[in-house]
Amino acid sequence: MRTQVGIVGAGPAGLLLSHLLALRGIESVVVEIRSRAYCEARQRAGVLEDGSVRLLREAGLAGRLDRQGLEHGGIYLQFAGERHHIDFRALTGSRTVTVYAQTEIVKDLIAQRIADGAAVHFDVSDTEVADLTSDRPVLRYTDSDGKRNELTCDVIAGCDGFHGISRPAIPAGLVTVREREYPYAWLGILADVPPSTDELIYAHHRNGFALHSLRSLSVSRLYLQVDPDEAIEDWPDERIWEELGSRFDLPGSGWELNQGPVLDKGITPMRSFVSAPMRYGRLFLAGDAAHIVPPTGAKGLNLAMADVAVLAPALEALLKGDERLADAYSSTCLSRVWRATHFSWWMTTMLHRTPGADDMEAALQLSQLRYVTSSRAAATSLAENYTGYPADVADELGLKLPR
Ligand code: RFL
Ligand code: PHB
Repeated sequence: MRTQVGIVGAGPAGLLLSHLLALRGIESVVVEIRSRAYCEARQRAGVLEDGSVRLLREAGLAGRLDRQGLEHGGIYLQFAGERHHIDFRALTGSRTVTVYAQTEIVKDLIAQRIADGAAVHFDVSDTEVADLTSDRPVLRYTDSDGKRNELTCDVIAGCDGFHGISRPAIPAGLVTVREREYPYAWLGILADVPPSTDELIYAHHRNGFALHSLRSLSVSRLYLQVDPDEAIEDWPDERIWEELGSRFDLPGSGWELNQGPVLDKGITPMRSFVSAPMRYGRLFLAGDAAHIVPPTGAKGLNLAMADVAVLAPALEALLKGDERLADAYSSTCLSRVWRATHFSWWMTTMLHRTPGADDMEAALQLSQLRYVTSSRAAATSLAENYTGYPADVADELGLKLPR
């Protein structure tokens, strides 16, 4: 079997890449170890930069996003019993973010790829990539009927997330990894209750960080900083609501946290990770396969989309014999990745409570929070990074999609 681009992984990176390539007349095959239902239900990100929204619009994928996405013009930062609004529109010349769940993007992408007759194979196993330095790399997998397949490709895109097989296929000696694990994790819940706030609340509290986000006008998404070795069984719903209540409490303001049935809950570790370069021969990595950020900056999904916006035209040129964009792919992406890595690290360390931290660290965090909420220059830096820097994924790189 043959295809032009073999894509490992049907997350946002793999599916969007397959669609962007199809718009350029390039054929691809996507293989995914999980079921379609699993991919469509996995609870993850919720915030899109406006560059990501524009990219989806230009690619003809924003029908439901434009109807159901919720545009947000800022966030609240809460600490020391005060809640401050950071007004992105005023600080950045009207830039915003949009709350639209990653699960919905994945559903939209899968539906579109299938409607367009694309090959997306779910429930595969034993994925392997080989011959990566030849111009005929191969992708092997066992399909859901148990049949072993070998796909000869021009190029392979490793979009298989942090735990995939693509990154480890690059010889270790050729890779530089930069990594940081944080001494805390996030316990996340999805709750069937209207959000108690008009904008996301990032709260710094002596018990630890908390985040109030949302999925719609009737469903809330909330997170609590917990120890990385905590078991979800030790967090019955009542304990979660009680802890959220204390971390978001604003004495004297009359503000209250709405409670409702918990639909989903889980604990996620936090890490920063960058593996470079993002290319080995005819293997190109995109998204979480190459880099991970802690979720505090809401960047992971946006970076995955930015990578494939750069990769699609680079592969189109490569297939026509011009390797210049492909040669620049890794460094083009890594410049955005490192900016987001720094921003996510900065938001994370400013807002979380470090176990065992001394009073000096606590005072420095408070000073930074006061600076960001009182200086227009500091607030503008947060707003510019949160809404996406550089601002435009596709246009600024001269990567306008063909229509
Ligand atoms: P994904 O989504 O992990 O998809 C990879 C896919 O590859 C499949 N796979 C394989 N397929 C074939 N063969 C193999 N050997 C395979 N191994 C794995 C997997 O099953 C999967 O389907 O990676 P991708 O596409 O790079 O997308 C990245 C994003 O998912 C991720 O960065 C974000 O979810 C991160 N993130 C957030 N990002 C944001 O931009 N804004 C946010 O608000 C935000 N919040 C979050 C987040 C991530 C979170 N968790 C759970 C990690 C909040 C949380 C709690
Ligand atoms: C989410 O809604 O899941 C979310 C929002 C903002 C973040 C992280 C996650 O920083």
